[in-house]
Amino acid sequence: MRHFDNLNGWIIQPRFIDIARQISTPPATLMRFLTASANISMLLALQCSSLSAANQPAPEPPQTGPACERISINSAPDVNMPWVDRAVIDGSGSKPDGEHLLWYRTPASCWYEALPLGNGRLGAMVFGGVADECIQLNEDTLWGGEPHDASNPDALKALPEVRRLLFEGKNIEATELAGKSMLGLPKNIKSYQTLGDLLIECSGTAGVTDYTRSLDLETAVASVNYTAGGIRFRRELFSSAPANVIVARFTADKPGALNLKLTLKRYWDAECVTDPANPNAIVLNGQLNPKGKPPGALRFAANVLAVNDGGHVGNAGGVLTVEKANAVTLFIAGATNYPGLGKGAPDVSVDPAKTCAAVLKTASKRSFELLKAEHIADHQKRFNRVDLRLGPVNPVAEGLDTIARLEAFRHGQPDPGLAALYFQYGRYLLAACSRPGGMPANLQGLWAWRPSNPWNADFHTNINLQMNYWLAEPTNLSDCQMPLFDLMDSLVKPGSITAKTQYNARGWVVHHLTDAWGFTACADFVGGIWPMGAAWLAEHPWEHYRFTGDTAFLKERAWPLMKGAARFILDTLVEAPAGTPVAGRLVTSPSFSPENNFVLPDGKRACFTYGATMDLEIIQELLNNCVEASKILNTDAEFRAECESALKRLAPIRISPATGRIMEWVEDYKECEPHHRHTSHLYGLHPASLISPVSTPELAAAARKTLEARGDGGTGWSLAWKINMWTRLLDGDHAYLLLSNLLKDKTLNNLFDTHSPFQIDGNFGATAAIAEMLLQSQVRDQGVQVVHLLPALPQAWQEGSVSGLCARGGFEVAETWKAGALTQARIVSNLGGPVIVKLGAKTARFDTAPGQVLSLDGVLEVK
Ligand code: FUC
Repeated sequence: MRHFDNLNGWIIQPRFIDIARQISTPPATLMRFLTASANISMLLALQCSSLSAANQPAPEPPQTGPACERISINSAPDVNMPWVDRAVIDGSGSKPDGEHLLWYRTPASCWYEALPLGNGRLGAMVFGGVADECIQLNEDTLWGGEPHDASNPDALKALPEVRRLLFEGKNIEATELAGKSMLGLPKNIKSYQTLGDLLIECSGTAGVTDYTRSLDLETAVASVNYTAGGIRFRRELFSSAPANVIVARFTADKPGALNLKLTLKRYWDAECVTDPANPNAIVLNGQLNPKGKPPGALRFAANVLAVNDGGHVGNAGGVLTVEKANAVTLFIAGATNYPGLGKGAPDVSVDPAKTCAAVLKTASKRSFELLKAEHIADHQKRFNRVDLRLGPVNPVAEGLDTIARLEAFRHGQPDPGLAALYFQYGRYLLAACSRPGGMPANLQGLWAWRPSNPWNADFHTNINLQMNYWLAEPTNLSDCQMPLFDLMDSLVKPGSITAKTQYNARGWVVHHLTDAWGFTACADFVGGIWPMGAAWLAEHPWEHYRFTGDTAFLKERAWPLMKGAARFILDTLVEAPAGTPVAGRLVTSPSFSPENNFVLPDGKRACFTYGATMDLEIIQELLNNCVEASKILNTDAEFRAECESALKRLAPIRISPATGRIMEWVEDYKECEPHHRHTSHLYGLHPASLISPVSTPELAAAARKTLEARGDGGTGWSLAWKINMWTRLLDGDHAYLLLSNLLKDKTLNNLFDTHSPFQIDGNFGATAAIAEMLLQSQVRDQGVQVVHLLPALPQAWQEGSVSGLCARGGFEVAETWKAGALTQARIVSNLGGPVIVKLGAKTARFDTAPGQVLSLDGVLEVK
């Protein structure tokens, strides 16, 4: 057993490689030559090792032996470690059946090409190897760390001095003092981690033809199909929520043709043994950092049970062998003794291996067909709520395998269907990693390959966690947002302690990140002194209410969260002194515009100031929402008055006289990085709706200039955010340009978004943006909900249809368009009430009864 000490070095020492660049590196001719040549594995190894930049870490040498004899993939310093399949595959597979497919003619060459499965809790990345299969596993509670109050008591003492220095223009001194006294104790959190790898060897794999692997988004089933030695082999895999297991079924069309060998591996902190209680099962048993933190450290387990049809199963030394079977079903369970969000330390009375064994016992009583049917029905409950078709359809592009399709798009092949696939993939991924009762989607959803992942695969609250949920309500996955609210509930207690200790404030605070153990202090670096996390998060339960109209939710869950977040803000706002540009107005201090620096008048760089625009926008949004919520609930009149009075005194969003852009900071500083990935000061444009071309045209024009200056590039999530912003400016073509950039430059071969490296927020953010290109509902006109049809339809999507999109006010909308113009719309009013339907410059008002359906034509006339 190897022991893993924290390798928490991603921020200081990023070791990742831009796989997108890498994968697209081999010239097309070379690709064609290699694809046609016999050994596809060679190509894949080349793709994964063709790094040229001198400062990149040397790639891991590919492991080429039998899968079960390899070190687990999480031994590699990055996910580019080539996964080499010893089988010789001719690349001749043709497109499998199915409409919403990711599909490939070769196995995954590395983790970035593997296909994700998830039931909201248990995840798998399926490589689809023929001779050497790897199914990398995740369980969403497998987090390093422990509950601990990291609040820094020195912060409170330093706070007045930090503020004084900032108001006096001594930003550097303020930053130094804050850095010394306000960071968490400790300032770093531990990573979300991999569960391990299921490694499988299959015999009889020379001369493989007709190979395909695919992920069907409609069924959430991954398949691997190939012919070897005249036998057709087939694998189907899914992560079932109803049965709480991953199921993998291996079949062949010749009796007795299946010979497998399999084991579980994890490079750190775990060992695979034969299950003493079950001759057909193996168990990977582990505990995090067992040398450092026994006995209370988190325990985890993965169990695999093989159920054979014919043949024989052997089991020795943690390796299962299946010989001469007609078919084999693997049941894969994973568990930890994590007690639940906000519930303290790991539960020492829980043995995760026993939890897994019990799950497998129940699941394996059911037939594969039954499990599969239950799984598909469960998945489709969510997936089928939205149908999206974007055209004109390009049959050539639609016929390509996913890697070729991406490559063709990069080279200018029009492919509206690719955006539709990306959209449905975003919905698929959210439902696969965030379901009621489970953990929220972290930076990688729930798919992470290492014990120490980029940015710890944590919950970043200065954009990333929120972006993960932007799609939930508009794309009809409202219930998938529940884990976020559970996380927020669990942060109230530790966040109140941090608020009191560091700011002597009431309410709750979260800084720029958190973890599974309730970390609310300032993390990582001075930029972590950003006490706006709770205030931003509090927008989400409010938006949930706006979409669903669920007043019980508003009262019981949303309001306490919103009020507590606002309480903290009201207690920490300070008046800007005379001599400052916003003298007499309320501002935050210290303040930081994530994660940009600016140039001081003396040419020095600084990051800290007071009243950064993003803070002011978050606060304006939160306090507005609190005023409205308290009126709806007819509660807390005094508190409401406090919010109203603060709103009146809050420093305003300002336009720079020099540039005509929205100012990022209270002083018109020059940014150090004009193309910085965060566009924080446009929070008011998106996700909030303080800036809009209709109600605040001057600010909207300034926002446009800001976006133009920020540029059309960026990390994956940065592009996703800017697509949403262009969409809010009702500029569909510019939104489409950035969406194309995202698909071309920041999309991996398995359609995961890349920062780089992989970060799932871009998938989710762009999915939300596609929804908003087709439907928007953030605006109300004198209290009446506006449902804006096709608000930012790009020229590239001349025809199409969508159904099942949700609008605030409880509306569900279907639209069809041709030649860039609406032909019909169907609006279901779930809650009843008035609605203004908007299409271009035209509006029409309707009063609806609950359940009423409005069928409109292309000029908003009732049909
Ligand atoms: C924020 C971003 C980084 C990265 C990290 C997870 O800090 O600035 O780009 O996305 O979150």
